[in-house]
Amino acid sequence: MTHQDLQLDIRGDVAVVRLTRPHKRNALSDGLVLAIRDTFQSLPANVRAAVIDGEGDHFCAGLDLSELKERDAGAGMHHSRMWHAALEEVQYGPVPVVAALHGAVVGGGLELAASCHIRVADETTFYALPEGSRGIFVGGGGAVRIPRLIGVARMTDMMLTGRVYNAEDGEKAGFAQYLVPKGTATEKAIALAERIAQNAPLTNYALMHALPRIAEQPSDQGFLTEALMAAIAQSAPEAKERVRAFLEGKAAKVAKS
Ligand code: 1HE
Repeated sequence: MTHQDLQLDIRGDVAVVRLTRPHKRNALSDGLVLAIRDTFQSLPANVRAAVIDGEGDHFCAGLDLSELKERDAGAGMHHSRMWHAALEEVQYGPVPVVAALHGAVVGGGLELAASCHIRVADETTFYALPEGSRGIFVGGGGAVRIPRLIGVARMTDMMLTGRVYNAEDGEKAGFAQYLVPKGTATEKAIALAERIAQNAPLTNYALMHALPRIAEQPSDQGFLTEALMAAIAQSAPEAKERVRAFLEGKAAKVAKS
């Protein structure tokens, strides 16, 4: 499974997935969306965390508008569902994914970034949802995922008014968890992914698969799901070893950064 506009680089237990279509600002053609799906679906078994970034001056300019042909309602729905299926592989795939952002993170590019588990943005990053001014709507899961990052009110404002957030305001609004100097987002994302790769796999699984669902559940159900997940995670031999190592003074303490 290879695609001319996507590069997969395995560095130890971290996979670096790169959009390599800089001449089109990494706009997501249907083929590229499917390549993202296939890549996350079939990451090598030794991979424990992933990074996604984009070549050139921009992370991603969103949907490839040159492919936005006349579609009837049914075809439009299936196209959107195809994006959903691909980005589900990112969010609920085998490993946590860190997005390394710079330049334009717009439209479907923001939807892709929102499907990742952590976002690192360099200071050139800007966020927008130009769908509002192109006469369309989000279709890549943005209506579900973006309000969870920034709230319904901010997303509504972006789409109604064409508001663009710069890197600093974007970090404050909740798009990104890390704001780093120009040109260093990928390096920081890889460092975070290497750290994530050292976690017990069940902890990473719980954070990817249980936490977002618990957050959606009514509290009485959420508490029960949390208890079940906690019991499963702590019963793993690896968890017991890690706790023993701490109690014997052999594991790192929590330290201020
Ligand atoms: C594209 C695309 C694209 C660039 N589809 N071809 N997304 C948008 O509405 C954003 C549209 N793009 C832009 O606003 C700008 O291109 C950027 C701010 C991202 C970058 O500006 P710049 O000056 O660096 O590049 P450029 O000159 O605008 O573009 C370079 C080339 O990339 C040019 O093609 P060329 O053949 O004339 O060289 C552009 O046409 C091409 N290009 N962006 C196709 N998006 C699941 S639903 C999701 C819905 C959406 O994502 S809607 C939002 C779409």
